[in-house]
Amino acid sequence: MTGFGRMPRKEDARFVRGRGTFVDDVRLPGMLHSAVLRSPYAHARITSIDTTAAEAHPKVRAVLTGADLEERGLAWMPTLSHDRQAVLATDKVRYQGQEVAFVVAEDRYSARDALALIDVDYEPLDPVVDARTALDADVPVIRDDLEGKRDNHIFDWEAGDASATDLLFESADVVVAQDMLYPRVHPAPLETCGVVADHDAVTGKLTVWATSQAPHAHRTLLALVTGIAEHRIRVISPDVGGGFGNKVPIYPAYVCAVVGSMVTGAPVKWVEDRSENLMTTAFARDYHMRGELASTSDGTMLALRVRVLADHGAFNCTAQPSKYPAGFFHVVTGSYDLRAAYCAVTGVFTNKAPGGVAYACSFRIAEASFLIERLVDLLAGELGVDPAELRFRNLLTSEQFPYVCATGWEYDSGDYPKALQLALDTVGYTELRAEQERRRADDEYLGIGISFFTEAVGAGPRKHMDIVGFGMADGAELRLHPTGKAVLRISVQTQGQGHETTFAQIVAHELGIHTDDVEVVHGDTDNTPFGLGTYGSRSTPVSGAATSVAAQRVREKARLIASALLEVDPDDLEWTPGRWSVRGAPDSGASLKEIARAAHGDVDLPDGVDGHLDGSCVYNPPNLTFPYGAYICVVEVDPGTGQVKVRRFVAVDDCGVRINPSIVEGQIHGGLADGIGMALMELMAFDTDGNCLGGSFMDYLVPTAVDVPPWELAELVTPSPHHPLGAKGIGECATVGSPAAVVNAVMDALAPLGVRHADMPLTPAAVWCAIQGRPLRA
Ligand code: PCD
Repeated sequence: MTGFGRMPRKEDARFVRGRGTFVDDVRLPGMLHSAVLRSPYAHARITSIDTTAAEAHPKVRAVLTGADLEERGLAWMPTLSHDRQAVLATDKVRYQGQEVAFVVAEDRYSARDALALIDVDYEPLDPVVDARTALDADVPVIRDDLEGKRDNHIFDWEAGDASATDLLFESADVVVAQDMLYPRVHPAPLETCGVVADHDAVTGKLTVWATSQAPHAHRTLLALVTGIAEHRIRVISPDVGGGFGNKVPIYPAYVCAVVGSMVTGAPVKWVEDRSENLMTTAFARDYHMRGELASTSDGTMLALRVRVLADHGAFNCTAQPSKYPAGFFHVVTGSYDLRAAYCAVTGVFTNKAPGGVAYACSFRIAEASFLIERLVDLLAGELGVDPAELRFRNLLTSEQFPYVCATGWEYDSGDYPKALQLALDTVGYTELRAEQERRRADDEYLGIGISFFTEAVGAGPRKHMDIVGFGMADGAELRLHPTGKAVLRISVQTQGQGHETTFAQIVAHELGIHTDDVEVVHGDTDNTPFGLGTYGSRSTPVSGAATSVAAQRVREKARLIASALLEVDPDDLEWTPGRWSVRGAPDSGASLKEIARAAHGDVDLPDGVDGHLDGSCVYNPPNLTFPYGAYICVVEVDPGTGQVKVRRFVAVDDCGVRINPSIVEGQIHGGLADGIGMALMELMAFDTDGNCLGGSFMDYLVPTAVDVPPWELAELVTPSPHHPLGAKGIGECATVGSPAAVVNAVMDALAPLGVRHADMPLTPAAVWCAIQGRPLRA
């Protein structure tokens, strides 16, 4: 393959043979193992910790508590949202599963055994579990570690124009309003989180193998947290078995493993188990939303008003650009041409695990997209207009791009009505509605749900977007070696997305060489340029653009070298893939391989041209890219049991130019399954004591092949006008777009039974209660 198109993934050669190297596969001489003692309480004061018995265990090499870390100034660490988080608790525990002590032992079993030998005295405190009561006057203050803190309030944030919105609401013919919960869910990557930390006391060098979506950001943060100089830290993120936002933050045990290695003088491995991952690492969503949509009586949508209460758990650890505490939630007007919009978000602390990561959505767009798509369907119901028709009346048209929405985002490109029409045609909408009508007569509940979404992916620009002060730009360095083989070094880190393939395709496309001749190096801070990492579907929009520009620079440098080699003016050369040749004399030219050889040889190079054939770029994106799509889900609901069966799912996606259509389709398949999971089964629930009820895959349900239909995909290609390849990100689109289609389908099925709305997940119990008009009790 010498460019874009379908090709098998290069990395699969090792994955399908079981030859990947994941963090848990890393084995170093003398390596020790570790385990974390966690709090059984959601909220409790620690009165004493006795580690004597654990320390006496014959295979234990070190036991760390908060007090030990305090001596090193490491008991607390900064979060990605300008808060601080306990590494090991010193004063209180603030959620069930919080880290209290860390044991380093000769093997994993002994480390686990020794946890039982640690004696911790707790004085239980009332927990704050329901975000809706977190700001009440009489509730306990969770973050009394923060000076002067008297409540559980984190932030208030707003976007849009409140008074213009209010005015439109006053004059509107119709207003629909709905409270909705986007429940707490978990990214649940198949590989849990882990590290191997190796501190070399002689050289002072710290090497950390980590399940990291952002190795460079992790290195910088580790330097800031531990005080070890940044150039002495090397973070290696080897093969990663799924990230989904879960592997963006630094977790307390990573810091403990580093300290454990310093204390013992040996490498220390820490790998969490499934329950630890589900209960304590970054969750997603947990937005209590109230949306109101104003419209004229003929269905022209006018304005949107949104109020959100955001449950951030015990520490504010959300991973999103600093200026946006609610992420990109204010892209909440979605795909519609509204005159005004206003949204206000309040963040609160609760006694739950921290996180709030962008699980497969570019910083809270999943919540935003769900809200507007539910409201549009509610409006359609209110007006008695078909939901597809109502969308056609309000979707942006292609002439409106670039379009600045009511909350200030500039959408780059698209043809929305065409995408919706394609989805309707693919699913056979008219016939389906007729079938629905017939089946309703037999008391059968077929539902057809539409959602139309716009994603905003590829953060920066760096001027507006940063994570803990680091601008969101990314790098690429490309080098052609003397034999013409290329090595590309990128700052982003794949977790299954197939970068070793698609980034090789980008180089192949720009240089006309074979993808086999391009090696992609990533996930090692000693060997790759700085960059902020892979999340928010930013690899292709940012590092992909950097790769394209770097390759173009190599091509230009090759032109100058070819001009010396061929003794012609550079302007007289013309490019055909893989070769510069003399204009009008195509036989006289040099292949990239010959040019690479010459660049390393004895040819006299023109003034100002260094030897060797290389190019690099740090790409600061001028804007986000705005992929979008039209989804239609068809369900059947059994009103007796509340069981929902997803019968069909049609997805039309437009992510601009597709580098590798097979990979793009795989990304969409995964995201659609995510959406069905969140809509129908995934829920991180808590009881009133703050006990986490989702600590295993028996309790926290994720979809399997049994739960999903064969996907029916169709595509449009509207290039992004500002991306050098015309590509937009795709990684998270389907996760963002699909939940609303599923919920809209279930509500459509239940409409004859008078059901208007029910919160996700639409489990059989939830659906049955909705039909019965009863509240759902957890
Ligand atoms: N592509 C192509 N074309 C276009 C676009 C794209 O081809 N147009 C491709 C690329 O290159 C890659 C993929 O596809 O390979 C993807 O991409 P993007 O969109 O750029 O993205 P990224 O950055 O790479 O990635 C990220 C994402 C995210 S974000 C998530 S969640 C998820 C997704 O990705 N994750 C994951 N997907 C996936 N897959 C897998 N397998 N695994 C994982 O883990 Mo976040 O924020 O983190 O939450």
